[in-house]
Amino acid sequence: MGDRSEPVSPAHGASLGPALLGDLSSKVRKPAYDRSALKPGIAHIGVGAFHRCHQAEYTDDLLAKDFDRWGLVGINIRPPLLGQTLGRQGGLYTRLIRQNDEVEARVIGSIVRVVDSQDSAAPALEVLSSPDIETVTMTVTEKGYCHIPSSGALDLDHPDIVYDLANPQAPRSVPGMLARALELRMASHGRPVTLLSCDNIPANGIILGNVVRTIAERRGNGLAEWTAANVAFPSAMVDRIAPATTEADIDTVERRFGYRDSAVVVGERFRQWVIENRFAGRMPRWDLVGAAFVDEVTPFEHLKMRVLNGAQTTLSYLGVLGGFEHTFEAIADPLLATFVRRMLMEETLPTLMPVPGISPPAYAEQSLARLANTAIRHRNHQIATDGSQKIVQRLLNPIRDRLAKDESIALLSVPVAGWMAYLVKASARFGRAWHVSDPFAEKIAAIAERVGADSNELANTILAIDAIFDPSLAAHDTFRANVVAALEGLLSENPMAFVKYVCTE
Ligand code: CS2
Repeated sequence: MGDRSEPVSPAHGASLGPALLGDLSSKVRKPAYDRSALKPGIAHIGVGAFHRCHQAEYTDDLLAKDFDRWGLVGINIRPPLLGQTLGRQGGLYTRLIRQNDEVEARVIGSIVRVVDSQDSAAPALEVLSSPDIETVTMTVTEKGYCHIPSSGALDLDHPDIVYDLANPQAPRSVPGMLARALELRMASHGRPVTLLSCDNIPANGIILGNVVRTIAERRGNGLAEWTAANVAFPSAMVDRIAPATTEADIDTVERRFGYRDSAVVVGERFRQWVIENRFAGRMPRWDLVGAAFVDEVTPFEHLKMRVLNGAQTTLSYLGVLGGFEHTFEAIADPLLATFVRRMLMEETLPTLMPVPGISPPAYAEQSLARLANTAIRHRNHQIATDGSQKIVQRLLNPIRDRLAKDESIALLSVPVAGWMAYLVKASARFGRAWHVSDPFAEKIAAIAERVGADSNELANTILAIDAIFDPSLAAHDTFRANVVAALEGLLSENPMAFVKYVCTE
């Protein structure tokens, strides 16, 4: 194969680190700035594959273009202990771009260090309260905000929030940790800071502001007032498909480029970052390297979450039900491809606001083409994870907009029922078809145990979960009828026959 005929790199078999940079093959792009002059200026919470493929790459571009003090300090709050792995590599890692047959490698140098803060918040708090840190970005997943998906308010019954309100100095939740960091900033240097959410939740800056402010108000020590005057919570839309790294990705780097990298990440070529232009203090000039600073993020956010993420979520549930492992395999199926294209074109696109500079149908076609990229092995079960935290912004909000205008929701209701069927089929009563991870998995399994196979009662009992389904939506007759019919079809022996039936209606 082509791989074997490539010249062996001088770095052959060695592990990535600063000492190896000079020996890497010329095919690997390297940081184009003096890393030893890098000073911490940005903290990022949640240093997973997405961050390393997205914000850290934009920052690497920025450092090469207009060197400033914007080194990144990563804060890892969940396993694995990435701080150790990246620490051994001096913060360096490889970002592979994979587009069908193309493989492009680049070593990213913007991360100065990563602290592991899984067991105690102390290392994270030390970074977040440092006067050097002027911008804090985060990718902590939808459920990291501890908000109620249907309303956006802080979930005061969430066990970590209950704990953090009682133990403000040793927080366990992200909102609790941020509130404590702001308190430490207020009590020491008092410097302003921007807290920038990069997660796929609707109006992410508003939700982040809500959850942090709710905790701050309860402190009663002036923190709420200080926060109002010194902290900005801009919203942002972020985009690049970057699935969890696998051993095969690590092997690809070794085979093709001749060195070991335990922290490699893989993404598609496409990337986008639209940030609301509302900052406290200085902000890294990511707008110089392709990000857009705009006054209003909402149209971009709706476009991305309803079209790209909506299609991913749809393909994940229907894909698992149809026996497909990855997104690219689900979309290669003519029936699922037809279904998802029709859903986007007929039902989703009419709900969008005008988006400056973007044609929604062209964006939808481009999104479908991105999902068909055979080199991005995004598991349907990975995307299906935490669906209870995703379906509001991806499916229920466009459904609500359509119902308000009396428009059909026959297609958009199918993936909503798909999410239900996915969790129901994971219950013991339905034979534990697969293992799932969702904060509402247990609750739905309990409903499945109690109700059994009656789709009407199953759907209606799940629709009564008001943390996910706003009661006015759940009470809507058209919505209920569509979800019940779709759940019945998807729980039948042949769920794809139901999808076909909907497609030919
Ligand atoms: C995916 C996203 O796992 C998921 O929920 O839909 O991670 C998606 O790949 C990104 O939002 C793309 O920007």
